Amino acid sequence: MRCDRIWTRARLATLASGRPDLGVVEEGLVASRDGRILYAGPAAEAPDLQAAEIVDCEGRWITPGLIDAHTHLVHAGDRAAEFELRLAGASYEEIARSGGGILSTVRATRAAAEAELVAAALPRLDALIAEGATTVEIKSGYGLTLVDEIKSLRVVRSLTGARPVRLRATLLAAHAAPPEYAGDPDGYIDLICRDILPAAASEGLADAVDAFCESIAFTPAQVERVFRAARAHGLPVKLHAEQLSNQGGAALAARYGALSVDHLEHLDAAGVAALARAGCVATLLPGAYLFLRETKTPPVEALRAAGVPMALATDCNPGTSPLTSLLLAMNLAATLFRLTVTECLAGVTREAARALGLQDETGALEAGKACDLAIWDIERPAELVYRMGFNPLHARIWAGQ
Ligand code: DI6
Ligand code: FE
Repeated sequence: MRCDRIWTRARLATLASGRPDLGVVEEGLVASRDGRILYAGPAAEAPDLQAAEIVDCEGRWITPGLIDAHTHLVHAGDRAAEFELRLAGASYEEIARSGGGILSTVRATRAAAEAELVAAALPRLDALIAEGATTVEIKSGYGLTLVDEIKSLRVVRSLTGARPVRLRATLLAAHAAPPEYAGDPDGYIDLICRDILPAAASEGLADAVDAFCESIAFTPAQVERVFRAARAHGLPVKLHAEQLSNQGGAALAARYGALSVDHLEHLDAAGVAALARAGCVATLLPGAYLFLRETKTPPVEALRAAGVPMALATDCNPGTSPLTSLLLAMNLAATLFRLTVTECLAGVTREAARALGLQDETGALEAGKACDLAIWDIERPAELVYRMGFNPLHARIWAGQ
């Protein structure tokens, strides 16, 4: 069989679907053709392969390329000054209610031209790529006008051309009510449903629609209006739910067949059951939990017992999770949320792919999927979770290159 490249003498963590473990292959081989995996498995069982190029991995480990399924990495400015206020005792909610918080990033993002936003986002995207990320989801949500939300989504499409990485753009116009609609959040929801969402859909700029369901953001009834508009335009939905309080957002999202429901610190038993019934992914964001110094952890044991797939992401954003490391996200999920090594690795590969509706495309070393690989200088997979702030990436392959 003709192929483009073979990676030999590798140890594989295939994360193959339907397996409870990492899918380890000690003497493994990966072959690619036309950017896809032709074979991944034991070298001894491989078909007869004629490769244009052979790469000797010298016993290194290969995992699927990492996937960050939840970021807000397109934005201008930073919130370091607000961080100092928080260190001095102010709460995130207090800062948000006094016009800082999300709205300060909105002012900076509106003032930035598209090219400036691309330039600001690239170092954050590059940090993820440097740790083996091959797929990244990016949300809008710091524009909050028709023009500025569309601008932010265009930035995501520009970033796609700028780096060898698969990007997914999510419209998060329902992130906060902008100052023009202070006291009239329903008026802003009207604008989203009537203008912003249809424009994003018709220009093909959004792959999904998200919203922030929270006491400081939007009610379940307001979120549901956004979900109905998304459905009318054929776009899948996701939701920031039960981050700071329990609003019943997870159950609402499950009713709309959401790809994922994210945060979930305050998720209750009914919410867990709703996610399980709907087959919805629970995306955990330990960076935000740590940075906000939260004390209530998401109900990981209940999610595990109910068989809800768990993804892990950075939530890279300037206010609550200025994190650009999936390796550190894994360490935090293990140490703070008690995820196992297998759950952590599945959370940034197979389950993260599912949280983006990309489970047939990437996230596992399986024939037919995109040849997205991370090759690591490690002795065992647990090292990827165990270290804090150390990057053992040897090479990253995206779509076979
Ligand atoms: N939840 C969060 O943690 C971020 N957005 C959201 O919906 C916060 C965004 C910010 O503070 O800029
Ligand atoms: Fe977020």
